[in-house]
Amino acid sequence: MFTPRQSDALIGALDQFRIELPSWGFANTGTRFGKFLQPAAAHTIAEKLSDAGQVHRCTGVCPSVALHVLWDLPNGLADADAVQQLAASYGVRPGAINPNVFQDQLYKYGSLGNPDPAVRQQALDHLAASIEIGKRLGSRDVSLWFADGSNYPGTQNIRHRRRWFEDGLREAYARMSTDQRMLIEYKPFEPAFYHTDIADWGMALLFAKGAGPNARVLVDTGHHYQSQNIEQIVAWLLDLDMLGGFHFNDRRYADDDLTLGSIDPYQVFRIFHEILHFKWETGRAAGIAYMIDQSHNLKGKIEAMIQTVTTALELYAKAALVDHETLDTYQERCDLVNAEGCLKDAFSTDVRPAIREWAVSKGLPADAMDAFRESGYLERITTERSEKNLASVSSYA
Ligand code: RM4
Ligand code: MN
Ligand code: MN
Repeated sequence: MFTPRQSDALIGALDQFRIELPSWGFANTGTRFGKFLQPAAAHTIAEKLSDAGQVHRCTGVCPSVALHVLWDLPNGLADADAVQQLAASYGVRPGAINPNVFQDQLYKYGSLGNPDPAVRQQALDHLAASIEIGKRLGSRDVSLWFADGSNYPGTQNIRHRRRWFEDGLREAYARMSTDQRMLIEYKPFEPAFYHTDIADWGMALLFAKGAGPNARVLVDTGHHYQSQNIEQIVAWLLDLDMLGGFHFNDRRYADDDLTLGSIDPYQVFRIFHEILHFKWETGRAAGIAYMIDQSHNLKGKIEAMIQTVTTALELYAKAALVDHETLDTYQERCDLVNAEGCLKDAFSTDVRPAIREWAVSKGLPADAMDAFRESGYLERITTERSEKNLASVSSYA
């Protein structure tokens, strides 16, 4: 069914594709109105890593797990060796380190953007501690998201906050080793609803440029306004060599953190297409960290994660089918219908049989979801964890 070019492109893409799982995707989470507890949800870092290990065992493309420092390493550096060992015992390794400068009471008015220098210093200390954890764990990326901003016009000095951020990020950067990268995430609103200190990719880009040569922008697909052209942002960042990675999820309205591709799979395809087209043209684009940032409140957590990974793999494989040479010719000639057709043809191709074949050739299950369901893992953890889970009450107010 596939031409030799298509088969090579497909296999090459599948062999390379890796996507990182978020530790927080296995824990009980909710909306700001409350949590719906799942009997099989993970509480401890051991449980989270164990669940991630299952996803990797079934899919073969998720060898690393992003960690959130306060949630996963509450004692900081002192927990690092134990986490390293646990991860290895479950067949995964620690991935991006996510500092947490948003949940403690002192951050009520911000962290690096807080008018109080003592709070800014505490935030910086936490970033420095997170960077040390990254060094100890051998994780390349320190991934920064800030909840900083304000809720009402006139209540904060936006220019001063910008400068405090610039200084803080530069100081944090100075603590990193040359093997580490700083990824800077942006978000237009929530939890702050009037202004966010790093509201868009342009602000993140300027902060990354100001921080140092190993700082890059992180694109969380949910952190955009309705109908924003995310693949254009991706193309610009690629061209500027400033794209560090992704937090993948899907959205209908805001930062919904829905399953990747559940609302708009063509959007994800177009993002992958920009990356693969760039790679074909330049031979570059290594080092982009694909990470999932989703926590399913209603779907079974491990199944939803497998569904996400499977979708990502399919959309990446479809994007790999685009005939770049032909596309370039059409683009040069401004042959609009045929150029668009190159994308549509690839997107419409059913790559699932080819992925099954590839998986089997790698000694992986042909169908990740079936393999998980047949493993008995979910039944086992449900029995083990349900009592603890259903006892933990949680409410919005
Ligand atoms: C934010 C952002 C961060 C994530 C937190 C939990 O909206 O996406 O990356 O760590 O949520
Ligand atoms: Mn994110
Ligand atoms: Mn988010």
